[in-house]
Amino acid sequence: MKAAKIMADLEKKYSQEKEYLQAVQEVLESIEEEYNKHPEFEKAKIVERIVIPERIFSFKVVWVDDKGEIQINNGYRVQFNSAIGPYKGGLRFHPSVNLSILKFLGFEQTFKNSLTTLPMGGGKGGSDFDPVGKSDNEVMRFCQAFMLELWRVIGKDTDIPAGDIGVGGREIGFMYGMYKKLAREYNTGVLTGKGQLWGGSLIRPEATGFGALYFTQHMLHKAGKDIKGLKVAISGFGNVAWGACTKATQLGAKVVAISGPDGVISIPEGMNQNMIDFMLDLRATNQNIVAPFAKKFPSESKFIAGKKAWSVKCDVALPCAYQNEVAEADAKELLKNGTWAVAEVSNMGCQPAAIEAFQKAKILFAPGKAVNAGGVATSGLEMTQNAEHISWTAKEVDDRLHSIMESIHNACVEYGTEKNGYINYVKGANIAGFMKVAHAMLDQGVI
Ligand code: 2IT
Repeated sequence: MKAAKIMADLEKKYSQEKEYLQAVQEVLESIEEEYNKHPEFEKAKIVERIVIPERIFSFKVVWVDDKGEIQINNGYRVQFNSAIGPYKGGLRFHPSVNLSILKFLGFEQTFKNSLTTLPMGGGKGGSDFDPVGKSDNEVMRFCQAFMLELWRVIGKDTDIPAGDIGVGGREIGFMYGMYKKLAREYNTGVLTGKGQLWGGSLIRPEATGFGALYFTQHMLHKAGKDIKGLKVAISGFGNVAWGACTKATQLGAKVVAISGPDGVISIPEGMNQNMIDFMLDLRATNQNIVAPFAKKFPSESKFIAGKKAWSVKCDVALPCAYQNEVAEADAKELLKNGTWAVAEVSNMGCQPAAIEAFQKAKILFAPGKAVNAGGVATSGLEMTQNAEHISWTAKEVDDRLHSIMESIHNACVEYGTEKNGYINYVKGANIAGFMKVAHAMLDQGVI
């Protein structure tokens, strides 16, 4: 396999799909050497096949807003790879959503799910619907209209969506209600991230953030360090950032920054529980701004308009917002301020030049598909509980999540340790995730 040749072909065909090409490029670069030790992969054209989604559904979503006006959105589901299990992955509602973004997310999801140790293939979907500023009733009508199309292509053993940016417990509730009405069966296994009264798993809302901190802890321990007392900067204030702030604080770290599209909140003494709770209120305002945080906690925090979390001095940086949120200039600012560990929690949160800067400086860096895999892993645990018609205690779920994150960390170390001892977590995660899917595809023949 020649990564450059495959990329050139994809670039010709999908020149508009920047995020998709970026995600594929990163994986191909990391696996090329290992892949070429397997002539059987080459013969079966595994890499040429793995980069293309198995199936894509694209549909129109029409709904009526509170003013009585008709609204039209695009809806999608990308069923990327089913070699190791049914398609599994979230739904994103955000105005930027298009096929490039969903193909990148579905591709990443395939390897992430493989890393979790659970039998889940990769998928992703969503819509360019913007939930910001919409009423509950508008969100409900949109979710119902979206499910009217989606329900035919999902199922507990075929494709199991969940949340992502813009899709949380409220949206999953509305979508599940509509699914149940259309399918006429109480099939809880068809969506994950459900409410705890009707089939949801304990710890699922916290799982992405908690898992990210468990991974970070293992990464720091491997380097002979501990998170206690460290300063942590976190971007975002959604569900993932909230879980990360909660666990970082529980582990004794100081969360000194959170941020939103409007700017950053600097919290010199670190977050306390009241502040963490207030993140949920902020999110519930549906305005996508963090400025009110500083009004609520004026003596302990400061709002700096237009700045990112990376302008606040920290030991550990945890991007928890959006793809490509860390640019090369941000990476340089972090390095200049003495940051020595970066765990990407958002999917593809760092631009390639930023990753290169971190690796060149030999600081600890781990990629999203390893760090944030606790979310989908706990979705997998929710599926197991649904299939068994039981629910586990929070401790049981949390213990399993912890051991899954440990095994993902171990896989990264096994496949990513370079001759000079530096652990290249990007390479480790990509090779470990890829190998399992590639072998499964080989076993299942040319399909
Ligand atoms: O990016 C992700 O892994 C998610 N949005 C969670 C997907 C899931 O199925 O729980």
